[in-house]
Amino acid sequence: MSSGQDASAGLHVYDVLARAFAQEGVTTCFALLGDANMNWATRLAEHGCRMIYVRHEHCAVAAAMAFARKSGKVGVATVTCGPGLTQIMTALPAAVRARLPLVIFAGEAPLKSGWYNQAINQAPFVAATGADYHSLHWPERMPLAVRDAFLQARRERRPVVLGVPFDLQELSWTGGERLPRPARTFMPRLSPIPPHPDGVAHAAAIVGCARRIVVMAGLGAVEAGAGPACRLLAERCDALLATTLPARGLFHDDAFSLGIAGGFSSEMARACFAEADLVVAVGCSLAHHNSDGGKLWPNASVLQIDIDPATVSQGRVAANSHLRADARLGAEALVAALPPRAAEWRSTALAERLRTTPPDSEPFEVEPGLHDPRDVVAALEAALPADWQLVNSSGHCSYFFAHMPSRPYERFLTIREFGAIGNGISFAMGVAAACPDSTVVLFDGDGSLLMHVQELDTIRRHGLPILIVVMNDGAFGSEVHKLRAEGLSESGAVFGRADLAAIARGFGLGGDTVRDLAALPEMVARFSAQDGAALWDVPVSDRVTSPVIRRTHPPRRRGVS
Ligand SMILES: Cc1ncc(C[n+]2csc(CCOP(=O)(O)OP(=O)(O)O)c2C)c(N)n1
Ligand SMILES: [Mg+2]
Repeated sequence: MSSGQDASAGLHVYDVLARAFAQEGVTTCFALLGDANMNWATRLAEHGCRMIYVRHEHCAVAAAMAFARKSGKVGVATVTCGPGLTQIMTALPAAVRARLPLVIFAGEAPLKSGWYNQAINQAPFVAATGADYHSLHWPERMPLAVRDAFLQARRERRPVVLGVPFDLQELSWTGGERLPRPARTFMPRLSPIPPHPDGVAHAAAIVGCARRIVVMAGLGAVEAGAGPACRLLAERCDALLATTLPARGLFHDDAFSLGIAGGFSSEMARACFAEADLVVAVGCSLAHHNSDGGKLWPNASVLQIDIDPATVSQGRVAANSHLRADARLGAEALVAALPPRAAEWRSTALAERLRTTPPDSEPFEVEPGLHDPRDVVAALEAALPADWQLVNSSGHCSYFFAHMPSRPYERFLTIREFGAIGNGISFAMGVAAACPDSTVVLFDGDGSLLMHVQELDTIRRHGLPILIVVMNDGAFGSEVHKLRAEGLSESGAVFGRADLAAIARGFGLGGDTVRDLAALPEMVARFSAQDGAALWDVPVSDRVTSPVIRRTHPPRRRGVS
């Protein structure tokens, strides 16, 4: 190239689009290729971005969700136009509900042809999910539009989908050499919002009048680093601690932690919440499930500390008073404003009961050769190393897996705001990509696993160190338990126990059936000593019904109205 020649000469628009993504600091992209994204994706890989090539587009976006939650970065995925885009209609709303920032590079059908078989009006699909969609049809502005997508995803904490017609991507680039400055240089530098003194005084007066207080933290508290301030606040006002399900584990080692607040609450947590007269909700959006639809704390009012407080949340009055502030600064200011009080609720006896009472003590008869899910979780809790990253999935079994008392927030992922099954493998892949030095353990149900079992191949191809533990009840357990309670036939939800270990081996992973829980420590040692991924199929009884189902679907006697 002669000196003075434009370095961008000979480039295609897709080359520059790939550069624009690379300079946004994208280091991992979950991808499934087609005509409308493969040139771009191949160039992005050449910029040093790690590409994880999945086998279903849904899984690309779902993996990007877990990657975003775990890394704190914008998750990036790519799908082709038309059928590639329509495959991600379950992952997008899940990301919207979980407020996860994603940028998805989707192609679009070519503009130049009068007809194209994969053409579909993509924008309404994406709009229906709550994500935003931008059609990029002016090549010279595309790098700016990429930068703006990253800014928007971060600021609005939701997915932004970019549709770029692939004939435009193939055009020669004529926009010059310089790319816009990346989004991170435009991000406003935001200081945490301190509370107003009036708000603190009002909140302190409310706390001062309460006798039985629970300090409950959500993801807002996690993000603000408010965990220690919440612990101090609880100590100061003789309160117990709890978290929302997504923030589970934030107080795992606190003697006065009730664990999860919500439908998944333990027996002890329910009993204590029933006594509470005030819940101080720190950095919580007060979702419906968090209060078990209002049933968890029937006698308590709610004081919400949040940068965006609300009275009504998800269709119910969720908070009665508010302190607008950053979660940490709000909790700290409240501690400073409260006089110390004597510990009454926080007794040694209560701490002992919290430590020793099982989450659910209902007895069940279990068939020979099958495990009680609660025993499985207890055995895993004891056998799995403390530094492994754990990922929970969905379905009936997820209640049991959620109760692993020693596992802190930083090493336990829960994303389930949209309530979809089938995400476990993708979430585990996203965590494995975000935490490359960690072993990842996925807890899943057989139905959820089999919904996207093709990703076992992705795990093997990319050498992701994932151990999948499946509670195999041979069924869509949630449906079985509900149909049974209703007195209806469960045959539409009972499929029998597939040999999941053999399936995993067929994909080139390790595969074992766990007949004896006492063998788990030795199995963990063997898994640790080798490279690669494995699946453990744990046959469990479908007779053990979680307290969630027992409460929401008490057995009905047939013929009795
Ligand atoms: C995408 C999607 N399809 C269907 C459902 C309904 N559903 C909820 S739980 C569940 C069963 C999941 O089965 P499995 O993963 O084996 O877990 P189990 O309930 O048996 O423990 C189903 C089908 C859903 N939540 N999401
Ligand atoms: Mg099942």
